[in-house]
Amino acid sequence: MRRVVCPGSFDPVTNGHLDIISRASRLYDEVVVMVSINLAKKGLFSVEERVDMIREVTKEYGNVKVDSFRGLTVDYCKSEDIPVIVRGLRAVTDYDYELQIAQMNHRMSGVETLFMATAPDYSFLSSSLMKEVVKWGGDASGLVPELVHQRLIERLKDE
Ligand code: COD
Repeated sequence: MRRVVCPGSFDPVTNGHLDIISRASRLYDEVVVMVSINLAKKGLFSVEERVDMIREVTKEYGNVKVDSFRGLTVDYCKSEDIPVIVRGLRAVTDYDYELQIAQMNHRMSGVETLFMATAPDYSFLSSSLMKEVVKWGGDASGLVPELVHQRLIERLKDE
């Protein structure tokens, strides 16, 4: 079975993430979305909440599994015996960071990274931007799944 890991913070999952996940799900037998702790980012949602939201909004794809992990992504890949990571590239600004991680991951473990170009409709989209838009009352509909939109409104109303 051909499997791929799609790692990220997903705090919370956006339609940009879903675009990558759904396209990967057409290329592989199984996509494992792995919610990882990014030490550089402060989380709005707990890892469990992020996992629940991703499970809910990916269930229609049929071949997406959602998991979480604290540690190196390549260690997760090794433990699950998955040799490929998929990452989305939004713009040239993502490239330096992504290239460094991909090269380090390959050096550490031999795990390959597949880059998928974002859909132009979502190239400006990030979880951080969505939090800011919703916090100040902006309209995020069409940019995050409706369930996520509601959770963002609820979570940010008193912040
Ligand atoms: N369109 C397309 N793709 C998108 C969009 C969009 N609008 N937004 C985000 N994406 C892609 C990202 O490019 C990424 O591929 C994925 O979706 C997840 O994005 P984020 O922002 O939720 O996740 P990140 O980038 O914060 O995740 C970073 C990791 C947690 C994966 C990273 O820190 C990590 O691997 N941590 C574990 C420790 C480790 O192994 N470090 C690397 C050692 S070198």
